[in-house]
Amino acid sequence: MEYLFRLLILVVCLSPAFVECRVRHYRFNVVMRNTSRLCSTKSIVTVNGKFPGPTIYAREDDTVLVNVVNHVKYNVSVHWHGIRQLRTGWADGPAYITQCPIQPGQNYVYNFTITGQRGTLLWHAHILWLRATVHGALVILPKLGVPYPFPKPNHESVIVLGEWWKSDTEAVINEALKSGVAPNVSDAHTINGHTGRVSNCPSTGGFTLSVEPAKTYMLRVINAALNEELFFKIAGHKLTVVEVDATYVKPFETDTILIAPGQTTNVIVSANQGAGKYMVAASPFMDTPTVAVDNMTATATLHYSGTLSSYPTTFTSPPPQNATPVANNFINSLRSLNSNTYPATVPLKVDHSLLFTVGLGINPCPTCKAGNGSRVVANINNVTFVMPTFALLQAHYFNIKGVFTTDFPGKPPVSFNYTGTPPANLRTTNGTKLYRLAYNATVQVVLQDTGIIAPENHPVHLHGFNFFAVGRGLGNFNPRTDPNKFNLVDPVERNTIGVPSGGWVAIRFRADNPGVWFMHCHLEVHTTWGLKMAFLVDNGKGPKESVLPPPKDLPKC
Ligand SMILES: *[C@@H]1O[C@H](CO)[C@@H](O)[C@H](O)[C@H]1NC(C)=O
Ligand SMILES: *[C@@H]1O[C@H](CO)[C@@H](O)[C@H](O)[C@H]1NC(C)=O
Ligand SMILES: *[C@@H]1O[C@H](CO)[C@@H](O)[C@H](O)[C@H]1NC(C)=O
Ligand SMILES: *[C@@H]1O[C@H](CO)[C@@H](O)[C@H](O)[C@H]1NC(C)=O
Ligand SMILES: *[C@@H]1O[C@H](CO)[C@@H](O)[C@H](O)[C@H]1NC(C)=O
Ligand SMILES: *[C@@H]1O[C@H](CO)[C@@H](O)[C@H](O)[C@H]1NC(C)=O
Ligand SMILES: *[C@@H]1O[C@H](CO)[C@@H](O)[C@H](O)[C@H]1NC(C)=O
Ligand SMILES: *[C@@H]1O[C@H](CO)[C@@H](O)[C@H](O)[C@H]1NC(C)=O
Ligand SMILES: *[C@@H]1O[C@H](CO)[C@@H](O)[C@H](O)[C@H]1NC(C)=O
Ligand SMILES: *[C@@H]1O[C@H](CO)[C@@H](O)[C@H](O)[C@H]1NC(C)=O
Ligand SMILES: [Cu+2]
Repeated sequence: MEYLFRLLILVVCLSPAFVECRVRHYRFNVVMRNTSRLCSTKSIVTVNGKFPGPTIYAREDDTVLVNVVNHVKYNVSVHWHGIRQLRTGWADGPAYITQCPIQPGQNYVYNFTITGQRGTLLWHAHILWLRATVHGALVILPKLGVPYPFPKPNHESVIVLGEWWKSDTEAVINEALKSGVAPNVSDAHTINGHTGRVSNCPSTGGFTLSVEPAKTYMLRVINAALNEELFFKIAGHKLTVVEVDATYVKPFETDTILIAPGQTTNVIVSANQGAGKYMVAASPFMDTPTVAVDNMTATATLHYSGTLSSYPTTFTSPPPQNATPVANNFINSLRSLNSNTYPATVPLKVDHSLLFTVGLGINPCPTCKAGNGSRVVANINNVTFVMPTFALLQAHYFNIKGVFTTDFPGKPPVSFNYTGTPPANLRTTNGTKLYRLAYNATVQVVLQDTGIIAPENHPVHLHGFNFFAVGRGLGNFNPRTDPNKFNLVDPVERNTIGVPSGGWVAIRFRADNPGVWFMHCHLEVHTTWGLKMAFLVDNGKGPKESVLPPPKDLPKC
């Protein structure tokens, strides 16, 4: 009887969200699946056989329990991208940062409570390049009875953008690491798992979003691609942006949004055009001419009900790949809602003012043939992060020495014209270095791109916190003049931010979450090359200011 009752609760709590359940249970079976795209079949790692994976629905204040069961030959871990994980770093997911991986045949229950957040986020594998196919949406509805701060749309839809390789993605990155040079770019982009029509493979189909005339739709758009920032637009329709990275923004209308890997954007679309079929397009943004990207546009169809299949599609042309003005126009329009209910709590006083250069470097590699004896690496403040073989959070919690050091530099060891002529020596140093913060300290990080090899846009993601993007500019950050232009009133709040090519962004956050928190470029190629570090936030003195004890089933190394 009790069993049946629990089963009933479980079934109800798994149905998409519209009932009250304070604990939501999910089971993620990580399994291989054969699937066909671009007229070829390959075997991919998936959750529950789905690509993209299942959507997690929850409400603000819910506890989410996800039992991840590893049935594949790879070590696995899953990250709930953008979830604050207040005191529950054990459930954050990056392998060897907050947990040892879930080994083949093992399972681990991620247990976290969603506090003070509502909107769209994503979950994805956080080990190897598995997130290419192991990813999905995480939809956090407002508390029961709490409205959106904008007119309620008639319908909602999740739109996951991705990248597809014909080859196995682990083979792609392994080949690149052997050679010392950049990995192959993907073969196509995807919208909800589909590339849309491509010329040399006529059987390829696209995702269809059916709409009814005069209705409004909220699209929860997620960029789950590995290595590419994407433009997204719909022929003949304006997009009203209402939220990014699960924080509300002042609504604004645009033709095109820009979305970096790890970012999410909620837009409202009115089905206010004539009956017909309208093209939806996702295409790459890359304003460094020397960096190769996959130039394929993924397409889908917005299909008005009552439209016959014989209707022609209204096309749209995507922005050019190097359309920096389109990107800037979108980024500069983003402002926190900053209402009484959703205030922007920007730290006004800064305890740690940090300058972090982000970019590439070149280190010797005698076996790297294609790199002529060198390999491309990436770094923050000239430190190429070396992955530990034991999880940092465990080492911190149990006071195990020798896993990391806390001497991550707060400024570049050598100052140079970061966006001008690079220094002659492009080598970096190695280390598993963390930057230590007292509980509740306030932090400003200026992320400064470098021109080493080439200036490039880096979408940097911080775990465990949201931050405010208070300033942005081109060239070298000027600590005397640039802070005068900072927006400390309603800057956008997010968890992933693009450092502009040849420029900088300034972010601020309060270290009110104890634990070890990864910060890294969300272009997987740059993360692999070492563009990553972590903050260690000490416990505070109060009762709810320390890391909770680890769960019993925490994986072991
Ligand atoms: C995928 O296809 C291959 C070749 O047909 C087959 O050997 C394998 O068992 C299939 N794998 C799965 C997970 O279906
Ligand atoms: C989840 O974590 C909370 C503490 O944060 C604990 O009370 C609860 O028992 C845990 N649930 C499970 C199923 O482990
Ligand atoms: C990468 O691309 C090259 C050139 O097209 C090709 O020869 C190679 O097989 C590709 N590597 C993988 C792992 O697909
Ligand atoms: C895309 O890139 C490929 C390979 O570099 C090139 O052959 C092709 O012309 C490009 N297509 C477009 C539309 O730019
Ligand atoms: C390696 O050297 C060859 C011959 O000089 C050159 O063509 C190639 O571009 C070099 N590769 C790299 C990655 O520097
Ligand atoms: C850095 O180099 C750029 C490009 O050469 C130049 O325009 C700029 O003035 C230099 N900046 C500084 C601070 O020297
Ligand atoms: C980075 O570190 C390497 C190794 O110590 C050093 O040779 C190089 O000059 C440093 N470069 C910069 C820009 O700090
Ligand atoms: C840096 O670390 C890599 C492995 O993580 C190693 O191969 C390399 O030799 C190290 N380089 C130096 C200069 O210590
Ligand atoms: C954190 O610092 C802020 C500002 O100094 C202060 O108002 C708040 O009480 C502090 N919180 C804790 C938990 O120490
Ligand atoms: C999986 O993780 C364990 C624990 O860190 C490690 O010992 C093992 O080598 C890993 N397996 C692979 C294939 O990397
Ligand atoms: Cu990067």
